[in-house]
This record gives sequence, C-alpha cells and structure tokens, in this order.
Amino acid sequence: MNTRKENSTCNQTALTSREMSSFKITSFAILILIMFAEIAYPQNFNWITPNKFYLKLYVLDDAMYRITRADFTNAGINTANVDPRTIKVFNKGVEIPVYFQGDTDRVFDPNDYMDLYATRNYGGATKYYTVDNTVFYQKDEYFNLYSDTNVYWIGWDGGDGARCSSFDFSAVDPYASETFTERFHFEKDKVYSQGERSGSTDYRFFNNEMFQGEGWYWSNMYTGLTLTDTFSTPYLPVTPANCTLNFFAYPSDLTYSVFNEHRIIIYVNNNVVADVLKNDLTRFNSTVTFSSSLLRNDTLNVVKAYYQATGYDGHTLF
Ligand SMILES: [Ca+2]
Ligand SMILES: [Ca+2]
Repeated sequence: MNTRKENSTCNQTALTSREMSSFKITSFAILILIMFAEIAYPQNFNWITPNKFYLKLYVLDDAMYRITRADFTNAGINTANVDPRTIKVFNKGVEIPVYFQGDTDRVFDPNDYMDLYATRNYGGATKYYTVDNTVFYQKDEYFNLYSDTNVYWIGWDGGDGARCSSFDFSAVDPYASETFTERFHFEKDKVYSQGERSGSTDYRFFNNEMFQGEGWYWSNMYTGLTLTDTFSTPYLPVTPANCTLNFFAYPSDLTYSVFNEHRIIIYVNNNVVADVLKNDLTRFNSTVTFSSSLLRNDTLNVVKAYYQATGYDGHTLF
C-alpha cells in the first residue's frame, strides 16, 4: 500500500458553500489499452449538516492517503470527543468507504489512522446541449474546466461511517499477475471553440450551457494536415493484447454538395487503426481496437492524425 501523507492538507473549515457543478472540456483524447469509466454522481447536498465542523482535504493526485490522529489534532480537533467509528469521508456529496485502523474500540488512540483512496478532480461525465437546451451528447472529460483540485470532507458524530471490509487471504504467488493495463491521454488545449456553427449567421452557440461542439481542441485541421505525438510502451506483453483507441473531433464547416466530406485517419506507427468519414457537422467520436503487436517496446511509438476534406476547403476541430 502506497501511503502518502505529505500531499494531503487538512483544514478545519465550516462548510458554507455548495460544490459547484463541474464542467470541463476535452479536445483530443486517445485512450489506449483501457478506458476507465468515470462514475457520474448526481449532485447531492443532503450530506451537509449546516454549522458543523468538517476537515477539508485538498487532493491533487490519485493516491492512497493516510490521515492520522495527529492530523486531526494539528487541524484543531479535540479527538477526545471523537468516536472514530463515526468518522465519514464525503466527495461530491457521496460518502467514500475508508479503511480505519483501530476504530472498533470507539476510542481515537494515538496510533489509530485512516487510509483512503482519493483522486484529483477529473472532468467526468459532461453534457453538451443543443440550442434548445436538450442534451445532445455526453463526454467523459479528463480535465475539469475549473480545477484539478478535489475536495474530500471529513466529518464525525452521528451514525457509523462506511468502512472497507477486511478479508483474510493467502496467495500461493503474491505477484501472480504478469500484465497490467495503462492508459495514455493525449490532449492539447490550444484552440477554443464556442461550438458548432453552420455559417457566419449561425449564432446558436450563444448559449449559457456547454453547446454542442464547444470546448478546447488541439487544432482546427485543414485538408492534408497531420498532427503527431509520441508515447512509450516499454513493458509490452509477450502475448499480444487488444488496445483501445478513442478520438473526438468536430467539423467546423461543411458543404452540402459533398456527402461525407470530412475524413480522419489515425495511424499508430504508420499502421492505419482508424479511417472515419463524417458528413456536414456530424461529430467524430470513434473507438477502435488494434493489437499491441503494432507497438514498440524499444523506441517511442508515433501516433498521427491525418485530416482530408473532399470537394471544398474544409476544416475539422481535433
Ligand atoms: Ca482505537
Ligand atoms: Ca456534406
């Protein structure tokens, strides 16, 4: 268990403000080997007890965090009045189960501590709306538009808190797994688009919500343009495994005289892994699978995105 206390900060804070809805934008994401589903929690403010003190834990990195009794004391909490079994951790309105060493005797002893897994603030499930404010599509965003810093609220008293279960388990081979999955995220936020626009008189994007196509992109691609990035995979499995790649792009103009005028081709080490056509302002959001045998463990892998417009001077935000 990787225990990191140094990255955590505890402040004694009276909770006075609600968490804001989080929106964020991704421009270009290639996810290789595995896609983790972000869990979308509905906003829930019922966990708050007004005028009660909580510890506020700011989290910048995905890690295990250990909170000791000394952390509570240093934050100004008199732990003599705290039944550790009632300590609860909340994130975005949802209680998070924690491992608590020494809470069963209901006495917060000097060596008692709490371990919890906490993450930075991801964008998570983000809705994009039409001009009529109906949801047009939803994306799992990597970055939050406002902050990477996540906040975990630690409260106590009342009923018992959620706890991780303890199990006795013995493994013949303690390190049985020979493979693991890794996710690469390529996102370059260089161009901001207010969203889909069919022409110079189209002002549908004057919308308070995230309008369809709105967000940060790497480039407003023109025909013949290739965008390139690299990544390293030094621990490839001996037996080839499936890799998953996802990309998102949004045409920024169109022609009605050509069907499927937008084409994007994705190459991994000069092998075509995706070749997708879209018509008019239809967005690209494709997930394709390819073999890890296309990847290299002795040199950098090269991933390229190529754009082609047919029949006119077309562009697509990528
Ligand atoms: Ca104890
Ligand atoms: Ca067309």
